[in-house]
Amino acid sequence: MRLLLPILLVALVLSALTGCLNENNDNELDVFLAEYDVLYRDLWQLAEGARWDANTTIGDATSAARIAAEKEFAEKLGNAELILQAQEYLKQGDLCFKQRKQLEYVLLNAAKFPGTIPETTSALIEAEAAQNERLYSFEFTVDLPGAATRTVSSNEISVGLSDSPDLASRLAWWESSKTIGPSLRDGLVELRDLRNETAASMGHSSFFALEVSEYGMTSQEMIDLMDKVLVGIMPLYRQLHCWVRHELAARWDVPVPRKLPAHWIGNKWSQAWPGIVEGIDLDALVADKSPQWLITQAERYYTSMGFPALPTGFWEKSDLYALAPDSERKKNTHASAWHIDLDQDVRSLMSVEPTFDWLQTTHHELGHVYYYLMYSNPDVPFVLRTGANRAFHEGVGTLIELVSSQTSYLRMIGLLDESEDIDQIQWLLNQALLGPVTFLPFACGTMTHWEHDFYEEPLAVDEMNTRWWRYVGEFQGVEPPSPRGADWCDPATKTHISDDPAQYYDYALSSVILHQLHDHICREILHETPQTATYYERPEVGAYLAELLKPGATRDWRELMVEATGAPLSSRAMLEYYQPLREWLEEQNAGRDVGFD
Ligand code: X8Z
Ligand code: ZN
Repeated sequence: MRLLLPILLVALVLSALTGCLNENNDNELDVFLAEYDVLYRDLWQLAEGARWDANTTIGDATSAARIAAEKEFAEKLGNAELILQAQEYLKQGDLCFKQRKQLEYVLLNAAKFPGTIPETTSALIEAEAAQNERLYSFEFTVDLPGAATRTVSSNEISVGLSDSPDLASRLAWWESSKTIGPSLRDGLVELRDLRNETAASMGHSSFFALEVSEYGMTSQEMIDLMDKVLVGIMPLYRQLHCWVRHELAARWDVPVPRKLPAHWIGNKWSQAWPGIVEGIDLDALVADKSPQWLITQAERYYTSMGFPALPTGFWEKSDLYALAPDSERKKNTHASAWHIDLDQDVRSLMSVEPTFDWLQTTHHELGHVYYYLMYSNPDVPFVLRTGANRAFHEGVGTLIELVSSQTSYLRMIGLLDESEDIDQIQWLLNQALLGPVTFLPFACGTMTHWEHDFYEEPLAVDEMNTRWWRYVGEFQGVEPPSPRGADWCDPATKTHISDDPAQYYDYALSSVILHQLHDHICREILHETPQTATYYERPEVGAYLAELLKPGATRDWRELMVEATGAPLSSRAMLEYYQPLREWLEEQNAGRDVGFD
């Protein structure tokens, strides 16, 4: 064994630090884990660096380098001997949590690309790279009424859909956003079959089950949890949906529909409903700011709570701004955060423009980045440098999105005039339209149920689009502007379906977690009302959050939740946050039928 002595020393120190020493063969196990950790870090860094290049410069050369790096990762970390060893160690009854967790991650990493079925794994790695190229080299065009067809960016489609004042233009933008689907369908089906094969080889019923297993849950348990969250939010959602139907029908002087036509909503998937509340124009608040300002202001939010400034490498290596329309380079246009060396090399890939949505997204991405920085400490082995669970990772930045959209904060930084009289219910209404209330039916409902069926059934090709719209109708109360046949592939227009697969429930759970954390922070630390409190310049909140983030995945997420908030995971805080709005909506909708099914 190369490097045996130093690794043994590291292993002993690690074991002593975590109280993981026990009598039997722990030295052997700790050496195994320490060796694995070194190997994992090296291979991760190579693969993640190559993936970064393949996402910042879309093309065959970067794709080929990504494929080569991932094949090396698969060969070394997916090998049969490693899998067997980890499975054997896991049979020991006296493992401490951290050891067990490390072993589970050895298996999870192997399961992504198992070397035990090399041909399938190779094909999967190649198919993933090819689908990414298809996703981000696609040229969108739009056919606006009375104008010639023109090429447009993803950002332009989002703005066009949310800001166009007439339904004909909205329809054109919405249709433009769906044109990519058919070109992704075959690649997606190929990926599904390969992903399911790799998951099956590691003993999972499907790829969906493999991804859910990171929470220590089965597919059915996750679906049940999603349904439970939905049951909680639906009474409020129906009220909101009803109020919006009446509001928009009056705006466009058309009859009130039972379901909302998708192009009425200013978002490609109706997962957020911007631009509906009269008198609140959030984009106007940042329209004269530069994209740089948005990101540095997001950093200021974190440093004002006592977090360190971002490493200089973040500014040097990130790819933060939208490309010029005539740029030859193409990049992934969806926002993401990266931890290249599992230490201080943290980056973000964004296409920031001065809109409120991007202001929120910058806060979201830096949440991931600060999580990376916090758990990059000697107590956390590389393999556990990840969230307590994936939803925690999503929750940090989304929590800061919430508190950075509070009127108190926007006044502190001069985006809202001190003298401007804001109606708190209207503000809360807007938060509900942009946040969990409209998001959860999409996340728990449409996305998670569709992906579950796609992988678990598995769904037939000619059922992919119909099942999607069945769920959009049932969960979101939204319908397509005109029938969408099986030749379309509308689920594939959502990037996560191809490149962040079977994980969308992470975002749903993050909404629940963040409200539970926020409620605790407001009651126990700030002693302020949740609907107006913010954390800007409150280092006591930063200290609380840092403690939550530092352990990474070395702690059990359920225990951490109870320790951090005094209660197990629950929607109570989220529902209470919106209770004043629910009462207001019930008054507004008195006498109306709030049902949409
Ligand atoms: O994908 C994201 C993040 C990636 S780190 C920007 N989100 C989901 C989406 O865009 O659909 C954040 C909220 C939901
Ligand atoms: Zn995220």
